[in-house]
Amino acid sequence: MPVTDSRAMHPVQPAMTTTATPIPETGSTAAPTSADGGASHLRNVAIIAHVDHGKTTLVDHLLMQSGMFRKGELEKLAGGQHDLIMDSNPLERERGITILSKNCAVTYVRRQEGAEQLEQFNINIIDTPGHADFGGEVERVLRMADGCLLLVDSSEGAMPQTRFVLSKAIEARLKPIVVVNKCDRPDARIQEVINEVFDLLVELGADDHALDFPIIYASGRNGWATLDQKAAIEASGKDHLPGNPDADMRPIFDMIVRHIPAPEDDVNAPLQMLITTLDYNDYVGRIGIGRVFNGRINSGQQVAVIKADGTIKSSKVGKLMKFSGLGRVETDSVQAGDICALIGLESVDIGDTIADPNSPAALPPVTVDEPTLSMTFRVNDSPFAGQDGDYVTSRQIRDRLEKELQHNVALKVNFGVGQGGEEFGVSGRGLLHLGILLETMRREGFELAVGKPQVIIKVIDGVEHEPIEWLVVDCPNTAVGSVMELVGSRRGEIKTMEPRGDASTHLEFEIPARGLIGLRSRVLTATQGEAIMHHTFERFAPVSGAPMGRNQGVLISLESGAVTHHACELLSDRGVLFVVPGDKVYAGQIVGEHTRDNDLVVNITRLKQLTNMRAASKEATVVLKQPRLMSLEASLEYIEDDELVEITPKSVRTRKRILEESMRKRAERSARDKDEAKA
Ligand SMILES: Nc1nc2c(ncn2[C@@H]2O[C@H](COP(=O)(O)OP(=O)(O)OP(=O)(O)O)[C@@H](O)[C@H]2O)c(=O)[nH]1
Ligand SMILES: [Mg+2]
Repeated sequence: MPVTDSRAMHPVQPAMTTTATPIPETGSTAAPTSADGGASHLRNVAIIAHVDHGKTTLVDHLLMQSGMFRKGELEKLAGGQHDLIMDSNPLERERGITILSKNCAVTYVRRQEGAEQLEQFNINIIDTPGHADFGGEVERVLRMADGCLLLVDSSEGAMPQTRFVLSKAIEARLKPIVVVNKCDRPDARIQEVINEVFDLLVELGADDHALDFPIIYASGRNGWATLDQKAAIEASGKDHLPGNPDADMRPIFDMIVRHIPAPEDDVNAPLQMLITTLDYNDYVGRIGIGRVFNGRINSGQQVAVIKADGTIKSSKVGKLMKFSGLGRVETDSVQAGDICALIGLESVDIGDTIADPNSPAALPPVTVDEPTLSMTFRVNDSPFAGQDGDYVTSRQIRDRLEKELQHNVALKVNFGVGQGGEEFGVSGRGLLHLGILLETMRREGFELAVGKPQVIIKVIDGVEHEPIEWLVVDCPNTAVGSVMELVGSRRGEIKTMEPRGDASTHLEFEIPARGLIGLRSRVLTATQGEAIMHHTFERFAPVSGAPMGRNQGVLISLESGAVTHHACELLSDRGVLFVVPGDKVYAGQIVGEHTRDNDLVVNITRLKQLTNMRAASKEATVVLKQPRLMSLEASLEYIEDDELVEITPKSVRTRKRILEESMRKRAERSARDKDEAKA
């Protein structure tokens, strides 16, 4: 997404001013009516969609075309896999996904037909993450908005997260503006996608008002939007809108101004503000972000903080910030309808109401999702412990987790598991949520060991229930059989199967969340990486069936040392290796996957017998089988109960909990004896 679009940049304005004139009407000289600070010229809009349907790219282009930035200013801020501005955190950039929802604010100037004056609007835009693990965040931030843009990929159509976010928007009584995005895709199927969205709304029980949704066709990446369906259909496979190469995103701004209601909150009522997001800063501590629903707040003012349990604390607002452009600007006061950040409150949590100390009344609470997945974090006690990391003690891990709890709301930590407080039970919303925490910690210099992720079982009326997920797989027609078999072996039930284009098939399943752990990598292997797989929580159902585990055993290193080329060659028909020659391994480390279902201890550090023959040249020519190099998340999905993932700043290794073979055997035997005694 190179930012070379000169028309987007034209008004050269100082950064982050509120007097910028975005996409000015050509030939206009009249000054815009200044936004009076009144709510009638304010819009609060959230951008929601399934993962990767182009939310952040679209918001980036709205920012670029807003004219609030000097030419070139935004290019410097863009980066990462998708070259985006709004995905500003390093992990977001590396992975090309949004992890945290973010606010920005733009100004838009228009002239109504026949009107003398230009009108200026302040638009708060909330970009949300699309991945299912962060669905709870979307639900919360929707509380800040008065309307939403629902983006749908012109080819993928309605996907699991489309359904989830749309259902939340309907619950929040927000009428969606549907943006059929990525209309430039050669495989766009615009009319079908609109029908899918309509069906989805009907299914979700939307009222007539919502069913009558306005539609915009756009290519966020190419920076255009139009109301003309025919033109959008013709744009398929092209990098501009046919017949209108200068098209920009103005139709989206117009639609926001026209269809999203201005906040109708009461400025004169007693203060009520809802905290929906937390930010944290080492200097000022917690920062509460949310929306003022009634009344006003002045900086330095005394307020009542109403907690979720109803207790009320008195506190003083330090600084008040409003959003402007990509940043925040300090302000003296905010009022009903505004989205703002409060600094300096003594204690503030998600869901707190900031209220008038003279008549404190709580707003309806926000939901914070229950964790669905849990793992144990513990000190790294492998023979290589302490070689890479700066922070290795359980005290340091504990402090770090405590800090994380300050703002990572969906995270829960049980500090009291394991002997001597050496283990922590960490629960989160899914593998990505916890994986990101681990990745962040490892980059900060932490070393730790992590156990197998466990789906959290919920007891409802005395019966154990497990989460059931809705799984969607799009795969090449040739791979349908193997995908069905894999999903079936994990108790997935097929619900829908339909063709998508000539070469691919769209499959929908219901599957226990347990069955999903480790499924992704297998489906990708079975389809040569061509499958697209998504899932979201569907419902709880009574636990049934035996535990689901890995079908294959592992190859375990016998000794510590360096992996040799010779040993890899000898082991090549035993399975797939996770290591390459030269890697340092220790006894008890998992070095590969066995072709059979039992574990096998192997000598991966074996040296070649020296002979008088010159064999070096031969060795160099033997090409080893491709190893499977496992990422952090792949390793977490891979391990079983008796195994751990060792995470250090430089490496991710999988290992047996008990490293020594004889001890492992003894533990297995006593476990077996116990099972038999029970039976
Ligand atoms: N063809 C095409 N691709 C697009 C368009 N907009 C975005 N993309 C691509 O789609 C991918 C995802 O874009 P993002 O903007 O990160 O999507 P997102 O919805 O913010 O994703 P999450 O925040 O992770 O849910 C990137 O590779 C983009 O380059 C578009 O208009 N057309
Ligand atoms: Mg995004």
